[in-house]
Amino acid sequence: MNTGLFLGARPAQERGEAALVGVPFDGTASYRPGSRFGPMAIREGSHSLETFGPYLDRDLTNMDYIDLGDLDVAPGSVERMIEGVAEVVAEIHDREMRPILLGGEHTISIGAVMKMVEYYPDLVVLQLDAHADYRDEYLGESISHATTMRRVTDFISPDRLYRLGVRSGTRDEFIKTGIELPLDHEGGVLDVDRLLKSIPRNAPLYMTLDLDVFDPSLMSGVGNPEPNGLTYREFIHLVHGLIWHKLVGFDVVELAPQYDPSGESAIVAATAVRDLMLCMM
Ligand SMILES: [Mn+2]
Repeated sequence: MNTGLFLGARPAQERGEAALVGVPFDGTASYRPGSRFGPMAIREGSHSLETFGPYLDRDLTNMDYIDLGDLDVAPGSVERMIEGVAEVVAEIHDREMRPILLGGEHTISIGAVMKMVEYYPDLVVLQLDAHADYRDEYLGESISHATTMRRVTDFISPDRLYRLGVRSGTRDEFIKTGIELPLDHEGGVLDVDRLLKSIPRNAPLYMTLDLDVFDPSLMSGVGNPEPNGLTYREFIHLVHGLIWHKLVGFDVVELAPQYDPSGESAIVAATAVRDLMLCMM
């Protein structure tokens, strides 16, 4: 039955272990806007999936989760949107659930991490992203999709921020993030095993999945595609390892479905949401 909610989700008023919420905001997009349509497309894409995830041998039917629908966001104000995200994350936490945010542009992560770190002072953040997003300001704005991870480090120490798949940024961003140059894709930014070993297992982990981390051949429906990205096989390898970590929440951002008329990007995004949810069980 297609309820308009994410695959298998119960309605907002019920209870669960996790709660999905859409944040249809793309107000700071510099190149191609459209991620405001992301949450709707991810939900729609989810209805073509099975609840069973064969890679993890787990089934969403064994998990109770709700879908709160979309946050009301004013298109003009990134600050108000961030406040709104922080409020809904607080509401989800107060109801003893874990938040799953569907973007929307990457700036939604700022509100989530800002609030999550209040509940989990030893929070670590894992960023999957093609872009460093580590500028201090962009086009005169300190809050932008291009500064998101820098703003995240206003709330957590930079050494608690982990990255996978970053392959685009200014030289200054690469220096500040400590990613070794020149990039070595054999053993460098895509070294999933090395990454998993470096993240402390007992620390609460929040993941932000910018879908442009995937290769554009798999994920063309994003605002800023970047070649040489993750395969789904590499992503699953990561998710397998994350079972041993404490995933306390995640967001999936930057799907701009109109750039992929085939609809594949939305289905891949929904699959990634499902597989991360299975990882939370
Ligand atoms: Mn990105």
